[in-house]
Amino acid sequence: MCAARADASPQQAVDNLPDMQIFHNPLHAAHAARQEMFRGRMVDSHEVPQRLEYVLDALRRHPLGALREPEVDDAALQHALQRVHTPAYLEFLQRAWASWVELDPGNAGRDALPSVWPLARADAFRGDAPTRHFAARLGMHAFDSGTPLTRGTWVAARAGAACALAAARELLAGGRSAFALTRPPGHHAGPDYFGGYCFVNNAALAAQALCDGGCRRVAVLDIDYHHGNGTQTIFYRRADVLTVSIHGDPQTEYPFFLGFADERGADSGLDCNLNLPLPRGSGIAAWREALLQGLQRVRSFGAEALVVPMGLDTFAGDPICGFALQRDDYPQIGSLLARAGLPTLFTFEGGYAVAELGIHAHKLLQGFVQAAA
Ligand code: OKP
Ligand code: ZN
Repeated sequence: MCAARADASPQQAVDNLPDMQIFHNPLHAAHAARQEMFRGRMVDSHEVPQRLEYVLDALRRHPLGALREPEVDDAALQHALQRVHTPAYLEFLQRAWASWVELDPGNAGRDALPSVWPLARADAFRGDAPTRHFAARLGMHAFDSGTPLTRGTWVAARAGAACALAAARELLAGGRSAFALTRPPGHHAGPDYFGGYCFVNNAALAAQALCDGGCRRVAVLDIDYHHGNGTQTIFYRRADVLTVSIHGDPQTEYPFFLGFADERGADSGLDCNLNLPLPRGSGIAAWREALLQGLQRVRSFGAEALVVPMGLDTFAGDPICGFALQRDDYPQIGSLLARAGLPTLFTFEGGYAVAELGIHAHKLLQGFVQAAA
C-alpha cells in the first residue's frame, strides 16, 4: 500500500512550521570541481558548492519546515542506489578516484575528465569492450567532458542520494512534501553513466523508492532548464513511472541528443514519457502553458506521488541557460505544483545564478507550501 496519500492531512509540525521536510547533504562540499572542458578550453565549473549554501542559508533564515540531515543506513542506501544504477557503475564511481591516482600520482592534484568515448553507435566501437584502463572506463561511464570527477565525488553523491531516500520515506510515512537539497545534481545521470554535473540520479532514486514503498504510480515532472535525460532513460520502458520534462529545445540546447517531443516511452511504458521542449528565449507565459500541460498528464496518469527535479536555471539571469523567467514567477510555479494535490518530493538540480539561488528556491517552495496548506 502506498501510505503517501493525496488527502494525507498535514502533520502537525514542531514550532508551527509548515510540514515540508528538508534534508540537506552535509557532505556536498566534498564534491568541488575545478575546471570543465567547454568549447575547446578549460573553464571554471559552474556547479560550485556555494550553490547549495545559498539555498540552505535562505531556508534557515526563512524556514519552510524542519531542516534535517538524512539518517539512512548503508545497506538501505546501497539497495536504493542499485534500484536505479548498475552494480558495475556504482563500483566504478566508488573506486574511480583511487584508480585515477593509480594511473599517475600527479593526478591527485587534478580532477578526472574523460577524453575518449566508445561513440553511442553500434557500428563504431564496442560498448562491451573489456578494456580495464581507467581512461577507457571513464569514457564508458561519462557522456560529456564537462563533469569533473573529483576526490570527494562519490562521498558527496552518495550522501546526496541519502537525502533523496530520506525524503521519499517522509512521503511514504504520510508527509505532504519534502525537499532533498542535493548536490551534485542528478537528473542527467543514467543507469550506468554520469554527465551534466550529475553522478547519481537522486530524483529517479526517490521515485523508485516511492514505487518500492507501495505507490502504484509515480510521476516525475522535471522543471530544470535542461532535459532530464537520465531520469527519462531509467524509466523509459516502465508503465508505473511517468516522466515529464520541460526544457530548452535539444535542437539548440544541452544535452542535444535526447529530449525531443517524439520520445514517448517504449514497450509497456509507451506514452509514459512526455517531453515539452521550448525554444531558447521562452518566458513565463509559454513555460506556464507547458507546466499546465505537464500537470494535466500527471493527473490523467493517476499518479499517487510527484517528484519534481527542481532546477532554477530557468531564470533570465542564468549565465549558461536561455529561458527568461523572473524572480516573481517562482511562487506561482510552486503553487501550480501544489494544486496537483499530490504528496510531492523536490530534488535540487541546476541553477547557476549562484547568489539568486536561495531567493528563487525559497520563493518556489514557499509558493508550494502556501498553496498546499
Ligand atoms: C546540468 B543541469 C559541456 C558543457 C555544457 C553542461 C550543463 C549541465 C547542466 N562540456 N554544460 O541540468 O543544470
Ligand atoms: Zn539544468
